[in-house]
Amino acid sequence: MNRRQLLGAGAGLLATSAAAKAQNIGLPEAAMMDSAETKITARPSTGPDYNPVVTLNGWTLPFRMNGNVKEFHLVAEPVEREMADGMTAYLWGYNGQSTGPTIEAVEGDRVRIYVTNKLPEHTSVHWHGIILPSGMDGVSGLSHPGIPPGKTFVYEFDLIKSGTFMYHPHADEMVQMAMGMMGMFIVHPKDPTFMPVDRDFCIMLNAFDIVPGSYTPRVMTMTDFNLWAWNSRLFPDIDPLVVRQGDRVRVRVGNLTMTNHPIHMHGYDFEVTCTDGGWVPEEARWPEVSIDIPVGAMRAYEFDAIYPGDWAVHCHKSHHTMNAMGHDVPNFIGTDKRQVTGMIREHQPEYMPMGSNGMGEMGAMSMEIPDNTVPMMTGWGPHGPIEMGGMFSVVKVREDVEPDDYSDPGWYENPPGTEAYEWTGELPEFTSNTSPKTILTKRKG
Ligand SMILES: [Cu+2]
Repeated sequence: MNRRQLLGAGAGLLATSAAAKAQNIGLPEAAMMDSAETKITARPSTGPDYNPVVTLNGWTLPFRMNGNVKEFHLVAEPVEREMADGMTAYLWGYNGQSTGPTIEAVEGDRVRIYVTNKLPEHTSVHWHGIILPSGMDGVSGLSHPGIPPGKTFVYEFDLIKSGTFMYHPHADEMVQMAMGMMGMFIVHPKDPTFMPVDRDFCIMLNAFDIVPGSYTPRVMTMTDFNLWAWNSRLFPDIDPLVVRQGDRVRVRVGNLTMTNHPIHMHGYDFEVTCTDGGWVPEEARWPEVSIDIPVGAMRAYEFDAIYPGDWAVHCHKSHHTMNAMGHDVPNFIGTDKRQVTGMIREHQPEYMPMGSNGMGEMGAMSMEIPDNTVPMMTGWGPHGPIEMGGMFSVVKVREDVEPDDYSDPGWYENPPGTEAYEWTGELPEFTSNTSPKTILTKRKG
């Protein structure tokens, strides 16, 4: 046992009397959220100072102090989540939303988390990455019995290290995670001068299989998901990451899907500064422009926002920047569909031939789609359709953003002379490269 764990044990003794008191003052009120707006949390007015995270299209769970213990109340329950404008999903989540609220606390805190189960089956909460007593680890049947429907369990432990963690059920896990039960757990360093940042964003990668026009995910799907989400939200309705030029920025990305996601951000290079195992020492970091987020893992990266502009940030698996789509569509590029179109229209007059020139045309088209789904590739930018969906957003770096202001500044205006443009003059004649060296290489190959 190291010194820290000893301290933790001491705090545990203290908390036993606090636990008795907790019963006296009853359950803390369970905060509920009914919207998918990004909620900005104010800096703490008491205790150690920290810069609260911004959970895109999410919120932070309020707490109350009960003696020396920080108390939270999570409610596991069916929720209606607006995944995008015009699409609501019937998910399972916490406190009114999926993903669940972000829990924020400080290294050294003792936390007591009441979990009320309003699901039709038992559940549990596993605190992914947090060092805690075995009986608090939330694996139903192993750490403790599952929380039966209608019951409330209490988890209580010391936060002995800072970092970025996650929470999710470890009970009927496949179903409960496919239904959207997950959230982030941020432990801020006790020392506010340790790796401070000006903006600190949280993204939980999650995936659903929801048939267009329906509301409830199919829970048996293993690989062929059709909705790739950030915090159970889809582009074009994922909020932008608004940044003031010159800010130090951290983006924490957790992955509780069934596949890896190479998260790529334009305009910058950056470094991984934290995993769910802990902070990465400066001398162990290397520069990247894409970070692969493994399954069941978290990576936080940081950069200094020196370049103004609108910079795309997205998963680099191109199917993950699409919304609901079928994957068994043949490739029509290069085919002439005129004859077959006539034949199909005899039976289906509104049939639209598509795909002879690629699928980019779909971004600009408004096709009739079933109720309660989102177009496959969508979103309008200042220069036309963005032709994206799913795991995509924009980092908006601006000079004139106030500290703590996260409101959308609109589109970036590229300064004159810094935007790609059409060439209307003569094209220079290019000769093919017939240098002996090239020919030699070719022959060898
Ligand atoms: Cu992806």
